Amino acid sequence: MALLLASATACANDVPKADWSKGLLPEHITSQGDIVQNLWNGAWVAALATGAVVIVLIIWACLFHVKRKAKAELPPQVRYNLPIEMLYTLIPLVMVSVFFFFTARDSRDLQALSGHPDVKVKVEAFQWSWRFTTTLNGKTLKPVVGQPVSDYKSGPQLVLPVGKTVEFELESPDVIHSFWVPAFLFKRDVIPGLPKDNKGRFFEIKTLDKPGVYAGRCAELCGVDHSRMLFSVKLVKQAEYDQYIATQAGSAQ
Ligand SMILES: [Cu+2]
Repeated sequence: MALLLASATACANDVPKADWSKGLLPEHITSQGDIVQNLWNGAWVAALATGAVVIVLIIWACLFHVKRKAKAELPPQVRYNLPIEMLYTLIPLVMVSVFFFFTARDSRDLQALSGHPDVKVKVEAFQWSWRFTTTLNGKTLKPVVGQPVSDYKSGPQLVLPVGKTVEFELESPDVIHSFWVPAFLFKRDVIPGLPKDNKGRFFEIKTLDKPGVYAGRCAELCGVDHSRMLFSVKLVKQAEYDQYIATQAGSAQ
């Protein structure tokens, strides 16, 4: 059993640490992650507040509105009570509207494209790995191509600079995949056959100053080696990025 547990943990080596201070989300590395983290926190506060009110009302009803044994007749009925029925309708409507407002506002912001990113990355998801093609300053680097692996660190690696905007374009030649870097707090399905100008192909991030190597994976069951469709994103300082670009320049197209 211990051995089984040990091997299970070994397989899950790319699962980010649960951070209670962030409501169990992993530490994020994009400014868009701030938006997701705030929406997550707000949703929990609203849900817990609603839960608290409901529990108090249930306890109050249990304590003070039990049927007295001596009295056999029905308690006062409140059917067709207009003010109470208005309340039943309006309070949930207001609650859902508040949730809807923040969700719609944030998903609009998360999908916003500046149109002039510092770096463009074409992500091709295929059965069962990834091909990353980076373009910056009008120059396209040699693609990084991977193959199925059991450790994300040995999968294909996408190198990105800190403090820059990066636009991703997603493409799949076969089935639906999903591009997921948990540290982005964001994932997007990679759907084959989307028209070139479809907004569903694109999303943009602004990287934070958090150098490191972060796990990525496919989040849509796409076939036998789906679980080995692992990759990594390496965030580096600008100087190191320039160096990386220089070593790639010889092989630039
Ligand atoms: Cu996949």
